[in-house]
Amino acid sequence: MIRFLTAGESHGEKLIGIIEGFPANLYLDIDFLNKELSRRQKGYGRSNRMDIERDEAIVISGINRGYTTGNPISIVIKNRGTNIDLVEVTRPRPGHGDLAGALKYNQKGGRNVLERASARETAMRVAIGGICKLLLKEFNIEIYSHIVQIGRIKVSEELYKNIGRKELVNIVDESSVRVFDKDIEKSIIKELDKAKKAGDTLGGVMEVIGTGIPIGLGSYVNWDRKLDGKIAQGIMSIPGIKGVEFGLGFETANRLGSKVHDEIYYKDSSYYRKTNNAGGIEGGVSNGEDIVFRAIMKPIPTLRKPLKTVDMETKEIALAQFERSDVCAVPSASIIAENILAYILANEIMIKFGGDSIEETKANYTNYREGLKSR
Ligand code: EPS
Repeated sequence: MIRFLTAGESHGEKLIGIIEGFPANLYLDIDFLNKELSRRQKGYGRSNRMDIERDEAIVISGINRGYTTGNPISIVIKNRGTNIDLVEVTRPRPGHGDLAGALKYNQKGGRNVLERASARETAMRVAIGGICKLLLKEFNIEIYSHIVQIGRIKVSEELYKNIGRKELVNIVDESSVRVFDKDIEKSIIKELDKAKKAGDTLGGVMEVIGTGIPIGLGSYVNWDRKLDGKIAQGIMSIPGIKGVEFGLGFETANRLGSKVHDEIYYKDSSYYRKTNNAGGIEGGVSNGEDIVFRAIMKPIPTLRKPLKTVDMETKEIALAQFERSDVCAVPSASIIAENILAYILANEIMIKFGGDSIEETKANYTNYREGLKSR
């Protein structure tokens, strides 16, 4: 099993991550990790904090001459945006963790809460997910994402359903809001500018896709081993995410069963489907189709035109505190979601195939794949 912990505050000196249970002898391409970190930092609508930060993963243990050793891997990312006045937040922002966190930890206000509840922490989760993506590549598993809605502007499914994956990935990575359609991009930017001008914020919906997934990750035998349950928990832990749906998701409620479930076919020693309404998971187990899910992110709670709140000192009605904030972080959240999925899948690969070196894990994987052909 791969496990990890992160530490560090948004405006503290550094973020720290430790990842353990990772097999030996995998080339840890640090340039790739840094590319993932920079993908997370992009996106129209981010605050100017993103102009300050130049996220770079410094790997300080667990590798030798570029290859993993099986020892715990530790990573550090330096914070540059520390020059903010760390005043106490006594006028908690509705929608943020300020009030509940301050009451829970017996704090005078939300400062110590927001320092950790901030999305800054996700930089380290992307670095860790990046390491997991490198493991997944050994098994030909790829993960990508794109944005399907920001505010009221939706990308029609008709527009992207026939586009090849490689093409989609390349286009969305060049787009400032991670959509492939230039006209939609323009409309979204207009919406974001409007929201910013009004002192407001916007949320949206992202779609994440995993390809090359072997049959049999996760399990139906107990509640905490179900793959969709594990993915949903990981994705819901991204700040601002309020819902996850797999495959056809909430739309399945509108349809008869016969219009939902993916019929089963067999060719060249393997089972396959012509549709993927299940999003690649049945009974909490991967069924060999792409894993597809969407996640909805609420609008950022820090508003330049603040909502009403209560001052925690005076208990008087007040306006919520404002500090530097994003207008929209949905494009960034899609990169975080990719990397969280990468962690969950890499962990499942290790649970299913085991091994202490990449050679051992791959041998077990190949053996299983061979065995499937006669089942
Ligand atoms: C965040 C507020 C902003 C964001 C931050 C998340 O930071 P600051 O208060 O320093 O301007 O930029 O996101 C990041 C720092 C990041 O790396 O994603 C918040 O309140 O959650």
